[in-house]
Amino acid sequence: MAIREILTAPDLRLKQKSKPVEGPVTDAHRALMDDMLETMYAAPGIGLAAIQIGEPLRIIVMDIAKDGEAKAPRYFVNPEIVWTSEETAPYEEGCLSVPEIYDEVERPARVKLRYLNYAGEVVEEEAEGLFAVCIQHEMDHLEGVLFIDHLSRLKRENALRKLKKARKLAALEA
Ligand code: K2U
Ligand code: ZN
Repeated sequence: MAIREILTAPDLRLKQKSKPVEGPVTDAHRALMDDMLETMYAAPGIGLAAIQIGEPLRIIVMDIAKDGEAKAPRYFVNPEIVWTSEETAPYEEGCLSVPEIYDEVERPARVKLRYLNYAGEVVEEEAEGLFAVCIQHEMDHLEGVLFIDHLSRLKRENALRKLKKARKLAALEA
């Protein structure tokens, strides 16, 4: 297992549409998911899409267990949202690829998912609460969409200006 570099906006690779895993879930895909999970825990975060470590594949990992609870890693290969509730809910989101920026995003409160798990088996389940927020946030990554793309133009431009300034400062200090 390895901790990988997390890409940060405005890296254009984050805007790619990720490709489905073709054929069965292989040991190579599982090794990638292991790296993603180790990288996510080290960040720390509660979700990560493969594109965030530069791999444009439709793979997501997640662990929404609370501090002090046993870890509960989740793996999603070729995830699809097959139903969304009309009811929506706001949530103060952040993103490991958009550091130090937080803002409220409104999303469907409940979604129904279909995906392949770590073993490559088909799973269908409903998500609500933080699980629903996180999976929709990660599914956006698979489409090259960041949570700041859901904000007003002014808020998005302010966020990108802050990220570019932080990147310049980091380069000066390197
Ligand atoms: O995509 C990512 O960078 C992972 C996010 C997942 C996430 C974003 C918004 C709302 C819930 C989950 C990171 O874990 S960001 C850190 C974080 C942790 C808890 C709540 C919000 C943000
Ligand atoms: Zn994110």
